[in-house]
Amino acid sequence: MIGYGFMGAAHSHAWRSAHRFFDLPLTPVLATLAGRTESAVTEAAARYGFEARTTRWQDLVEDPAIDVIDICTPGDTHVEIALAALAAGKHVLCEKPLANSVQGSQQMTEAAAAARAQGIRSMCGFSYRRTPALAYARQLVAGGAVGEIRQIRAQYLQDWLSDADAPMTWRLDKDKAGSGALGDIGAHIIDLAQWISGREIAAVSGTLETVVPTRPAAGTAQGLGGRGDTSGQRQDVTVDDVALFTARFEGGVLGSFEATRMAQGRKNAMRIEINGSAGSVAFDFERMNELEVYDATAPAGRQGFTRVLTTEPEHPYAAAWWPTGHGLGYEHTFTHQIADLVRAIGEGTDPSPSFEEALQVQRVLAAVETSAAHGSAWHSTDPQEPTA
Ligand code: SOE
Repeated sequence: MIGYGFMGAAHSHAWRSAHRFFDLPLTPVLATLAGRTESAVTEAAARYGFEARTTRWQDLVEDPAIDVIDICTPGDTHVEIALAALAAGKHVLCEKPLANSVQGSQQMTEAAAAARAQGIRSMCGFSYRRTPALAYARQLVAGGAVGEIRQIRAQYLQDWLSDADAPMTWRLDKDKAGSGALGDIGAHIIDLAQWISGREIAAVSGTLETVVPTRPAAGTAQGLGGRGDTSGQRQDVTVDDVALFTARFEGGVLGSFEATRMAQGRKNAMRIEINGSAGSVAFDFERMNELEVYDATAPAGRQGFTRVLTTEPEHPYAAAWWPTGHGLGYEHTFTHQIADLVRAIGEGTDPSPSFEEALQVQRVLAAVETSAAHGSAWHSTDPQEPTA
């Protein structure tokens, strides 16, 4: 694994526990952790349970004993690492967004396609797909429970940048992160909306806003929000704090999207609602064990959203865990992701989301940026048709 920050912690927890809860054809061994800073990578490797650590990610690529490389670094490093790993015949799991540009994502997708022909698997870490309630929502929509889809509504609301003195992090630096709320959390709701509805976004009209243009220099603070130790100087924020866009899905369905880190009080409110001719499904990650389901065909007097607790053995992933009603947390989505990836590697099948699917998300991100730069004019996500 490369990277030991927030995602490194979440992924290593998942690598350690997936085979203890799911029957998997292979048992992962946490071999080597790579990170830039000697003292930090040494501490993280011991804490996360890795056998070895290195300050050179290339060591992992060159090590014949390593089968899988898990990329948990900022977006600006994904292309180089993924290309090297795939060329060396390693299976790759790469954090989202796939890269910082469509061109980089395209290169990774081409490399993944070539590697696939040699039996090498690759997957992008859109972990929220592995939330039982969302996987169940997808099953319901595919099974016709909401009828014909009429409208899609998605929000990802966080507030860790509401404080104008929250320090800089790499997530606010365009060179490292690619974009701000748009790529970091907007990418999740784009992926989910397309995956649950089974439709791709064809065109968008968007607006991006940087609400707090400078922030205290980072000091040693690395987390989300928090004041950390700062030098007193301020640095330019080069990404968006708020991303709003309207989307036209293939087949004509309209969707609205909002990604923000300025929503005071909303800590991780990733919400999605799909309205159809026969009903609706609605989800909020702050209540991640629940899915709201509305059946418009029920008798008028009994109509209303039903709160389905998605902890029954019938719900995706739930049977591997606790008795009914005991609930899962954020970390379980990563454990499910690793379980699915290890199963795919063991069985010789291609895991999803593939790099191709992640490239489509990247096209949507790029189209929103282009639209925002041109007065919110509608912009196509089709590479053959640059303007809508
Ligand atoms: C920060 O906004 C962040 O950690 C994202 O990078 C993750 O993808 C999301 O799961 C939680 O929020």
